[in-house]
Amino acid sequence: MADLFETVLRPDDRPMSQSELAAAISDCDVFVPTVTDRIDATVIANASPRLRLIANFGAGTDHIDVASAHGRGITVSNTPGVLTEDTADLAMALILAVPRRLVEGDRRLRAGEFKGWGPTHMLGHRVRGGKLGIIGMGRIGQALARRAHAFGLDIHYHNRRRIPKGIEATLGATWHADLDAMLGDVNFVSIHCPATPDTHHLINAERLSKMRPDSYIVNTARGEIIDEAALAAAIRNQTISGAGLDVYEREPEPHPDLLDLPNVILAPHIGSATHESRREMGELVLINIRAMMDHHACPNRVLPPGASFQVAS
Ligand code: 8YV
Repeated sequence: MADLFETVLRPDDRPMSQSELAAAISDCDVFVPTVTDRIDATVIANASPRLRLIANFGAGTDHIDVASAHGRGITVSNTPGVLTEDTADLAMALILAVPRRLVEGDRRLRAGEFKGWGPTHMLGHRVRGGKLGIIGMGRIGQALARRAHAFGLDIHYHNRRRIPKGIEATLGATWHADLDAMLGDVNFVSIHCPATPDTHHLINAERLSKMRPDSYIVNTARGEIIDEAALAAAIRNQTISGAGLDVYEREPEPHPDLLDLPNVILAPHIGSATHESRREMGELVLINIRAMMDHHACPNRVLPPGASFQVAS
C-alpha cells in the first residue's frame, strides 16, 4: 500500500486533539482513526473534498459521526470479526478473576501480605453454577456465551432482537425481553452492546439497585454504557459484589472512586490488544482501502444510525 499512497503517520500512542484531527482530515483521501479520535460533525465539516473513506481501526464506531460522513459522501468502514475471540477471552478472564480475587491476591502477595495458606484465606466465590446475563448478543456476546457455557454458567441474554432459536439452543441461552428482570436474576452481567444514545448509562443507579448483592458486572464494550460513579457507589455499598472493567466513561481515567475498591479489576482497554488481532485489524483496514481504490463497495462499510441498539422494555 505504501507504493500507492503517501502515508502520514499519526502521533505515537497519544490521542489527537480536535484541531489536529481537523487538520489531518483536511488533506487526505483516506483517514484511519482509532477509538481515541472523536470524528464529530465539526471535524467532518473540515474534511478534504478528496476524502472518500474513513477506515476505522477498530470495530466500534461510536466516536465517528457516521451520518455526517455519509452526508458528505464519505464511506466509513470498520474491522469487525477479527477481534471477537480475543475480546471474549478478556471478558471471560474478568468473569473468572473478579470473584476469585486474582488481581487483589497478586497485589497482596507483592505487598508481603501472604503469610501462608489458611482455610479462610482469600475466599472468593464459585463461578460454576452461576447465571450470566449478556447484554448485546452479537458476535462478541455469542463468543463469550460459548466460553461461559463451558465454564458451567447458565446463559441468559438481553438483545433488541432475539437470535435464531438454533443458535440459542447451541449456546444454551435464554432470551430476556425485559432487561430489568434479567438483571435481578443473574449473578454475572457482561456488556457487549455498542455505545449509542439508547445505551448511554444503560446501567445506572436504578438498575444497579435491582441487581443481586452477590453479582458482578464486566464491561469490555464501552465505558459510557455504565454510570461509573453509580457503579462505584453500588460496589462500596455492597449493592453488588464487584466489577471487571476494560473501558471507561472518560478514558483513559477511570472514575477516582473505583481506584481504591479491591473487588474491582481495572484493565487498560486491552480487549483486542493481541499481536494477532491488531495485525488482522490492520489487514482489514487495508482491504477496505483497496476496495475503495478499485471502486468496489467496501466489505466492512458501516451504515449510518437508524438501526441503533434499542433497549426492549
Ligand atoms: C480497539 C475497540 O482496540 O474495536 C474496538 O471497538 O474498542 C478496541 O478493541 C480500538 O477500537 C482501536 O481503535
